[in-house]
Amino acid sequence: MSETYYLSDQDKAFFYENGYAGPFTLYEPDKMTELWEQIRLDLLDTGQAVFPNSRLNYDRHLDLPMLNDIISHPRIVHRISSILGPDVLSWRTEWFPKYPGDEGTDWHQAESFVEFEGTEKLEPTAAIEGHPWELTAWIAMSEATRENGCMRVMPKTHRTWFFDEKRNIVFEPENINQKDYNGNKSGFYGYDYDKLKLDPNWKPDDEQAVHMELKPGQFFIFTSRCMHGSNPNTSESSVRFGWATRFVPTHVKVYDGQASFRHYGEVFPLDRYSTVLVAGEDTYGHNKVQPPISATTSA
Ligand SMILES: O=C(O)CCC(=O)C(=O)O
Ligand SMILES: [Fe+2]
Repeated sequence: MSETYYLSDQDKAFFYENGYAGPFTLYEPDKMTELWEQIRLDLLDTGQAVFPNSRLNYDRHLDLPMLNDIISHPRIVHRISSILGPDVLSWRTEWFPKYPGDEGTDWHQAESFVEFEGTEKLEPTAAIEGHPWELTAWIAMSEATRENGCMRVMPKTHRTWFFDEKRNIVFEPENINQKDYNGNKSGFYGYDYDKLKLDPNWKPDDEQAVHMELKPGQFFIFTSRCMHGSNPNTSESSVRFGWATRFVPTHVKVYDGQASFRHYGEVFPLDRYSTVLVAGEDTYGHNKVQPPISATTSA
C-alpha cells in the first residue's frame, strides 16, 4: 500500500486550536533545490499559462506538470484533506518572492478572498460553523528564515476577525517599501492592509507571533482566517521564494458568475481557468473542474 500522510489526532487538535499546522516535509532540501532550478526556468515560458500576460504567475500549476505534481502530492493533499474532508479542489496557486530589502507582508486575515477589489472569490454552500472551508499550504522553494522574510502566524486568531476583508481599497504600488512597522518596512504588495482593520487603533501583539522558518521543500498549512504575514527580507543576498497553494472543499463556489477578476492592478480573464480536483469527487457541480495534468516527477 502506498504511504499516507493524514494528520494525526494531535496535529488536528493543534490545527483547530491554533489555525495552522506544520512544518511538514514535501521534499528533502536537495531535491527541492534541484526541482526549483527547473521550475524557475519553466516559469519563464508563459506560452501555455492560463493568465499569460500576468507578471504574477498565478495558477501556473494549470500548465506546468511539475507544479501539478506538487499540488496533488499525497504529502500535501492528505494533510489538507484531514481538515477539509475527502473532496478537495485546488483553486489557486500564487508566488511570493521576497528579495533582499523587500518589506515584510502586513498582518492580514482572509477567507472569501475579496482581495481589495470586487467581490468574494470563494462562497461556501455547505459550511459548518467553526470548521474552515479554505486552506493554504505555503511551500518554501528556497530556505525561509527570520532574516530573509519567513512567514509568521498569530496562533488562535482564526476565531476572531480583526480585519474586514470585504472592504475595497486601492492598489498603490508607489507605497511599496514605504510604510514603517516597528522600525521595519511592511506592506501588502501595493495595498495597505491596515486600512482593513476593524478597529483602527488596535495593534497586533507581535510578541505572540510564531515565525515559520522552513528549509527548502518544507511547508505549513493554515486557514487564512488565522492572522498571518511575513518578516521583511533584511538579508544581504538571500531570496525567499514561497509558493502558496490554496484549497477548498468541493462545496465552495469559486469565482461564481465572474468573467474576470482584478488584483494588484491586473485583470485576470477566467475563460481558460479551471479548478483542479486533487482528492475525492465533485458531486456539487458548482465549478469547472479538471483532473491534475500528468505527473512527471517521482515522490
Ligand atoms: O509570502 C508572504 O509573504 C505572504 C503569503 C500570504 O499571505 C499567503 O500565502 O496567504
Ligand atoms: Fe495571506
